[in-house]
Amino acid sequence: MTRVITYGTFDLFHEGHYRLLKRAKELGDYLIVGVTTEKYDMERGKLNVVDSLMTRIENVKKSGFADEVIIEEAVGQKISDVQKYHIDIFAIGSDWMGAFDYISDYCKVVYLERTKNISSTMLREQNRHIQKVGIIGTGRIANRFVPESKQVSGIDVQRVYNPNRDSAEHFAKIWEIDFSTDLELFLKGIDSVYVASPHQTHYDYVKFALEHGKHVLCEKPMVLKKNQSEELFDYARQKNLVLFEGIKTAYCPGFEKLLGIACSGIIGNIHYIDACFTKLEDKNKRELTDMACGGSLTELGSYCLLPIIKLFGNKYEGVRFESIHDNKGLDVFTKVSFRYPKGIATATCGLGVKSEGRLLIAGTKGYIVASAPWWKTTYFEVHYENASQVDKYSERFFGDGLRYEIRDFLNMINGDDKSVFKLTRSESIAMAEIMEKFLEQEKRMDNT
Ligand code: C2G
Repeated sequence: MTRVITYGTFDLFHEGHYRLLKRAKELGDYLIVGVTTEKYDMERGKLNVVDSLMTRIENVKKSGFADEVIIEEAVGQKISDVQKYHIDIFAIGSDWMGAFDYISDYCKVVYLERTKNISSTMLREQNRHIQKVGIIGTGRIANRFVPESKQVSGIDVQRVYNPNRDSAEHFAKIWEIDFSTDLELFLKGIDSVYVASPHQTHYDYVKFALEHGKHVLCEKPMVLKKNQSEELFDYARQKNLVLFEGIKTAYCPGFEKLLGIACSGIIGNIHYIDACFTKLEDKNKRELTDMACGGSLTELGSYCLLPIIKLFGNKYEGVRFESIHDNKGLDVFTKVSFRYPKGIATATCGLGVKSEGRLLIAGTKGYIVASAPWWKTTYFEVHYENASQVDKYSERFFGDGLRYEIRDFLNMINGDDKSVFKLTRSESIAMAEIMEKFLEQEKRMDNT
């Protein structure tokens, strides 16, 4: 008798799960299915699991393929289960390709091809909808988006668009999704779009997607002009669609905690904010070759402007930019200085000059400091006049962190607007306006 084991969350039970269980069962005579507990999912960074453990177990049972259901509640449990249940084959979906090769010391490991384009047909009775997402762009960030999206229950990336067929096809193959080089066709059957193309293409893509009734999550900086930002947000609101600017820091739990502490009064009245993010970049990369939209501020500015705009608002009295340029004229280091009625702030970004990445928020009673990578906040300290008193705060941050903005985007679409305050329309518009002012000073406006 061949004994097979597989594991999963099996939330919002769909065709992908059904087909996986069916094929796993066909591999042998006896199938054991491990269903994850809420606690284990939280520990491994899976967000938004909707169904209770009981419901998920019931759905696995209802499929009719499981001879036995067990609970998966801890990291490292798989190897002991394989031994305990005398397993011959460990089966799992191909989105985990390679991840469980270590089990092959104990039994055969089989990766079953994942099911493309899942829908909500199996969920009718639960009245739930799986968001079908399409990605515009095939670059580094788009490549991070797909695995991160798999950690958020209720969303399925189904298609990618790139006008360049080779790039689109290559990306689609890696992630086992469809591709299209025709924008209209790409949007067919898709509920929402993630825009991860070069900056200067954002406006047109976002507009096109909204015009076709799709919700949009757009990578930062969404646009580099105030009026474009206003127009897109107004249009989305008018059409009752969700439009999110994807500055991942804004949705990161640690950053939320940091803002909460800053606003709590613990450090008194805030009078100074200093945010710095530098990342040495290859001279041949888009960031340092795109003469219209490249450079340090457009690339990294959204992160550094975020805490300033969030804590001090958009009513600054003055803003000043100072840059160091490369021989082509792109800014490799830029410092933005703000003057507010009751405070001053600086945002410093560099692609060609390295500095200490740090976020400092200074008040009348103390200061908050978070070291690099503070834009993926996991740890920060609060210091006071009494140097021996230091409050330490930490928060978990999983993977590349895109999963948090994906979760909030999804929740907004599903009518839970709790996350709207994390990055408001007016904050996004204020950042676009600052970028515009900078590009005006740089005399690059004609090109954007
Ligand atoms: N699956 C699939 N096709 C899909 C979606 C999921 O074949 N479109 C497969 C997954 O690859 C996995 C199983 O269905 O083998 C369960 O998927 P999830 O519920 O998303 O669980 P997962 O997070 O993959 O947990 O310990 C847990 C396991 O490591 C897997």
